[in-house]
Amino acid sequence: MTISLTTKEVQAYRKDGLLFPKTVLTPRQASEYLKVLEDYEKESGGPVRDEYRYKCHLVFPWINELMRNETILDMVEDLIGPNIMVWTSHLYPKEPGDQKFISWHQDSSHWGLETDNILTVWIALTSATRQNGCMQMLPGSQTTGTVEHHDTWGEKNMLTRGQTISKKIDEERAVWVEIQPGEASIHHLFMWHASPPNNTNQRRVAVALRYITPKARQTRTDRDFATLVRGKDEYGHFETEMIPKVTMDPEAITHHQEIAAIQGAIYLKGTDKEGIEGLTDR
Ligand SMILES: O=C(O)CCC(=O)C(=O)O
Repeated sequence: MTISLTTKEVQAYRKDGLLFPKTVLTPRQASEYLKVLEDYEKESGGPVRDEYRYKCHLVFPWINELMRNETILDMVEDLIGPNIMVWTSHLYPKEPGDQKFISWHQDSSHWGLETDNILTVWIALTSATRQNGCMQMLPGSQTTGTVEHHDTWGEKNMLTRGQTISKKIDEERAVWVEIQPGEASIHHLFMWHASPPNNTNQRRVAVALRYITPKARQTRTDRDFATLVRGKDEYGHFETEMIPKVTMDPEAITHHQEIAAIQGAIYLKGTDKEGIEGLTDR
């Protein structure tokens, strides 16, 4: 087993359900990744379309590379063990003035995954501050299991169905997860978290990588996909994903479409929307 987190850090994660800041890239590497994204945005004429913010490692080779970063995987291994898969990845750009926000939620509410040995590594490509809409988390809230959420479908809410925890949130207890480019925060599947709009004149950009163990199982659909990034998969619960050779290569787009339709069915289960159309709504 590799050891990259201290015993104290592992204990803090177990107690609080979150850990930050952890340096995973140099500031230069972070700005190089941001440039690749921004070059694509210039060429394609605008920000990444919403359906490609989900499972973005299937169409952007740099995200597929980032999710295999050894520093990240060593930390993840210390927390969930040696066999590691990426279930999904998300791009979270917040533009100045776009008023986009994320309501208080738990990731577990809409992922349909059975085990709770699951975490997110959220990597800042720009700084993430209270002013530009960094995440807020409630330390220790991961001990509640999944609590009741309701759908708000808020136009500016970046979550698929605007899912929001129904209980009152004690925001006084919330921690602002302020981090710098190249730093990451880690949060547990059950963590209660949110993020307000970007009130600055610079964009805020992050990549969230969702790490699971092969033992996890999808309960909302018959088929699901994931990528093994370390160790062994002795369960076969997930179908194998392709690695994109170049940005938006046509074969990768077709593959992404098939998998995004399944993700849509998972995220939108129990609503009157379904499939990839639901993911492209906002
Ligand atoms: O990027 C954000 O502001 C929130 C992201 C989030 O909710 C998550 O990564 O689970």
